[in-house]
Formats: sequence, structure tokens, C-alpha cells
Amino acid sequence: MPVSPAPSKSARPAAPAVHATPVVNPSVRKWVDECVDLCKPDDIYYCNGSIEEREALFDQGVRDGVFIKLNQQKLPGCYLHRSNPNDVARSEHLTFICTPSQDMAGVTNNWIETKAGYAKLLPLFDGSMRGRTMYVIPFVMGPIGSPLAKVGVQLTDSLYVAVSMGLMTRMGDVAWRQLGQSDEFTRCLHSVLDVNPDRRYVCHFPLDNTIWSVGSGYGGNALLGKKCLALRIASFLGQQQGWMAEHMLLMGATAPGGEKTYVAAAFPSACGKTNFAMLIPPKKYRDQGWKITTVGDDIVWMWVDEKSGRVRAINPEAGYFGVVPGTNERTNPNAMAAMGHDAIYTNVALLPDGDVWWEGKTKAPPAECVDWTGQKWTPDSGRKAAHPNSRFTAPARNNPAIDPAWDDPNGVEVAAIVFGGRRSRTVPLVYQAFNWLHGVYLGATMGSETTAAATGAVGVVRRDPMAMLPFIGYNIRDYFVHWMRMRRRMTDCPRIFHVNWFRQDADGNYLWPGFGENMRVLKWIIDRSHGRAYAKETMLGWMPKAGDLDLEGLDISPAQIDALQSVDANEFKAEILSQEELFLKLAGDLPKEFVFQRELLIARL
Ligand code: GTP
Ligand code: SPV
Ligand code: MN
Repeated sequence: MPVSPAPSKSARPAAPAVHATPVVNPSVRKWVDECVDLCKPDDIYYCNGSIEEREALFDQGVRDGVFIKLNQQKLPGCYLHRSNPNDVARSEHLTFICTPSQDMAGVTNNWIETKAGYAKLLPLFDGSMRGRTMYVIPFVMGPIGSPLAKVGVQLTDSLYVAVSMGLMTRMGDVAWRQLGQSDEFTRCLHSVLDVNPDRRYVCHFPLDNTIWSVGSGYGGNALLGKKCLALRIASFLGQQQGWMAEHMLLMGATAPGGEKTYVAAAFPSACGKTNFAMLIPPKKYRDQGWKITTVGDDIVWMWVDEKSGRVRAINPEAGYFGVVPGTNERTNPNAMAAMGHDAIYTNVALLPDGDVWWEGKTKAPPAECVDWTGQKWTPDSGRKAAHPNSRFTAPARNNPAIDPAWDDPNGVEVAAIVFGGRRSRTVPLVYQAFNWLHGVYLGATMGSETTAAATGAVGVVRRDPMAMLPFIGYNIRDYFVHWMRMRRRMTDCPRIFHVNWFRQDADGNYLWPGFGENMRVLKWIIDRSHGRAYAKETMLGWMPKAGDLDLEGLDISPAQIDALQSVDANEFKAEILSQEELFLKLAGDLPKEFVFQRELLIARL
């Protein structure tokens, strides 16, 4: 079975070439006309977002070889997509912020001057859709009617992208209604070209509310509502307008008495957001009446409510694009249910009966399957059957633990913000910042070992401030200042915490069981946020004392907990030196508050 090529010449759904649309807004029409003149598609298809349309697109995709229909008894409505093997993760080195001055993009972003950016991509788009269909995809990021909701229109020649946008966003006629006659929409132009890394660019023009992406069909590079709009463009808008776009999950925790607490958490790519957002508490907690519900698993838009002075948040997305490897009925049953029907699997292995498999799905591998590249695979093949960054795409409504307020235009009130990275050493399981400013410093100095979610080396510690390093759409200096200034709008601020589920012993075994057991840490976080759990003051922040973390029923020794929570002053001094790597880049732009925080930390050590 060959991998799916760039869309074939006949990539066109059963629907008519230009099907009837609601009266399209004149600014949209004008812009679509310009892009049609540039890209020269054979057909134009306006997506309406209906279920019938989704089915027709899947059918077309199967005929074109873009999708393989999976076993419909086991996985109703599910399809497999194999990407080009050179196109399996975000390409951070090919991602650009295009602004008039480099200072607007800052030291952590790749920058191209605006006009030069357009000039670079224009010839690539010229005639790029000849022989192909252009899909016009109107979409809304955020609950319909929310003051923060943003409309985007994506033009793409990828059927896979069109269907995925339908699962990940509020897509279709609903977006035309939300837009009305306004010309305020993000102009998202996308072509896979020949899926060639040498002709791959993901360019953002924040001043023009425009995104141009070529040469990739992969999620974060190609589903332009997600990282490109909802993080890079939105973070830029938020900085100007006084709100925040963050790489965070958002979960609700209902306590036995009915008290509801919402917690947001920023972990870098492939570091546990989806899993934490869908956490199922251990039996003991369930029996007591604890319940965890998901508002979002990847992106949060936050603002300060003027009346209450408290932080509120929405999830701008309407679906999940989640990591598959390591996911199973034990680690994340809610994700398994969410991908159990009406979902797309990308780059997993195919079993002989039309079911799917990946590393970590079952203890024993299958005797035989077809790997993510379409080759025959057996356990002794010496390679992975599923790509380490293989993903599922599923609508949020598929999640059995969806929060009742997930679609509420007014959002939910955030009581705690959690930062966390993937750190095999040095960083303890959990601690709390002394105050907002200290918490911002913890987020800003966060480090994490790199993962397969981006191309490049895996397992190297890099600084990933607020898990936003690849997603800040403007100067990181101004981003840090924005975080600090947001505090002034709040009467009562969310408490800030730092966690690390990934600390290992000398033999490389995880010290903490993670997944559902993270409930025990969450419980302490919730209690601290409501001002009712004990803690001891340490060099790093407030930490649970022995006995403050509930370990009942866990097969974990006190020595193991000590190892998890220990802070070695010498190791931490090295950590501070490695934080300098980012701070030196910022040089004279480093906020003085961070210098003070660092001095205080060194003094405590
Ligand atoms: P993105 O979608 O890339 O932003 O990733 P994410 O932050 O949502 O990460 P996700 O929850 O998908 O987890 C990524 C990987 O980490 C998966 O292989 C998980 O099985 C694993 N993982 C998640 N939570 C834990 C945990 O608590 N402990 C351990 N050991 N692994 C975990
Ligand atoms: C991530 O890499 O953080 C993801 C997947 O959530 S992508 O949408 O491709 O960015
Ligand atoms: Mn992510």
C-alpha cells in the first residue's frame, strides 16, 4: 500500500463543483476570488459543515486513496490516513512570524519581513491548485456567540485538511452567520504543493490577520485554526486587547460535596495535556464522588471578568488532535472512547481485520500488521509499527467526560494554573509558587525534554516558557510583560503550580505512576487554591509535607516519594545556569522582575 500522495487530480467530492452557499460576505468573496486567481484550482467547493458533507468527503477520500475505511463494526465512522513520511510533525524551523521589523517577532521566532514573506510564497502558490479542488472552509474558534470567538476562513487543496477542520472546529455555515458582514476574519491560505520539505513554509502575518502555509499536510502546520490562529495570531491579538491565548488544557474537577474547580495546565507538546484533561480518578476518589470533566485539551483563551476580577477561559477548539502511542484503556479510557467512532487515525498501524494498533495499545504486539508507512510489520521488524507522533482526530462531543460548560460562550472561572514539563531529573513532582509574579517566573523558566511532536532531536532539555516557545506570535519579551501585567486586572488571581510527572530513578523507571493517579496531586492543588491544604515553605516554593499528599492505596514507598520531591541544591544550581540559555538571548530585554526572582532563588538555594 503506497503512502497517500498529494491530492490526486480527481480530488473532488461528490457535491457539485461550486455548490450553493449562503450569501457570502463581500470581503470573503473578494479575498477568495484573489486566491482563486493566484492558485488556479479546477474546482471550488464551499464546505457547509453538514454530516452528509462529511460522509461524502470521506467517501471521496477513500476513492482517492487519502483514507482507508477501518473495520466499521469495531470502529464505526473511523478512517486511517497515512501521511507522507517526510511530513509527520510540526516544522518549527520552517515556521515564521512575518512583520515589518524583526523586533516585533523577537529572538525566539524565525522572522521574515512582511513583504519578503509574501514575495517568497507567492510564486509557490501561483498555479498550485491546478488540477485540484480548492476547499473553502469557514470556521469559528470559540463557542458560538462568545465575545472572544474568532472567525477564520481556510482555503486548502487537501481533502484530509478539509475533513479534519470539520472535526476540530465549529465549521460550516455557522461561521458565515457568526461573521455576518464583518471583514474581521483570519485569512488562511494553504496548499500541500508536492509535500516537499524544501518548499515548506508556515508563515504568519499578524498585522494582516493572515496565515499562509505551503508544503505540509500535518496538523499544526496545516489545520490553520489550531496552532497558527488560536495560538500565534490569537496571542498577538490578546497582547493588544488585554487577554491571553495559551497552550493549555482546561479541566473541571467536581468534589464530593459538588464544589466545582476549574484548572488550566500548560505542558509542552506530547507532555500530558490530553491525558490530564481526560483523567479518570482512582476508584477510591470515584467512590467518594470525585469527577473530572474536560473543557479542552490543548488551547485556552483567558480573560479577566470585569465584574468579578477573576480569570475566565474558553477552549477555542471543538475537537482533539491527540497523541496515540501510549494511549490505552488503562492510561486514558476517555480518549479511547473518543477515538472509538467517527474519528481519523493518522500514521498508526493497520491490523488484518481493519482494526488499528500502536505501541502501548496492548501489552503484547500483534503477530503481524501493516505499519504506518504501508509496509508489512512483525514484532521482530526492529522498527515502530505506529509513528511516535501518530495522532487521532475526534470531535470533542465524543469524549464521555466532556464538561457541561465546554461550549459555554461565557467560559468557566479558572482557580489554578499549572505548569509542567517532561523532566527525568532535578524537578520535583509538585510545588506551588509563592505568588503570581513568582509563578510567572516558574512558567518562564520551564524546561522540558523535546518530543516527537516537532521534527528534530528527541529527549533534549530545552527551555519552553509556558509551553509556548513555538507558539508565541510576537516578541517573547512583551509576552512575559503581558503575563505580569494581566495581574493588575485581577482582584483574585489563580494560584500557580509546577508539576513533573516524568521524574525517573537511576534505572530509567518513572518514579510516579502518573495518569489517573495524578488526581492525588490535583487534589492538593485544588485544596491549596481554596486555601485549605497544608504546605511547607521550601527553596522552590510551597510543597506538600509528608502526609499532605494522599498516597493511600498506591504501591509507592516513602523513600520513593522523597526521591520524587527532593531538591538537590547543586543540581538546581546547574538548572539555573541552563535557564540562562534563554535569558542570555533576551539580554537587555529580560524583565527586571525575572532578575530579582532569580536572585531570590539563588539566595534560597
Ligand atoms: P500535544 O497534543 O502534543 O500538545 O500533547 P499533550 O500535551 O496533550 O500530551 P498527551 O496527553 O497526548 O501525552 C503525550 C504522551 O505522554 C503519551 O504517550 C502519554 O501516554 C504520555 N503521558 C501522559 N501523561 C502521562 C503521565 O502522567 N505519566 C507518564 N509516564 N506518561 C504520560
Ligand atoms: C502539539 O504539537 O502541541 C500538538 C499537535 O498539539 S499540533 O496540532 O500538530 O501542533
Ligand atoms: Mn499541543
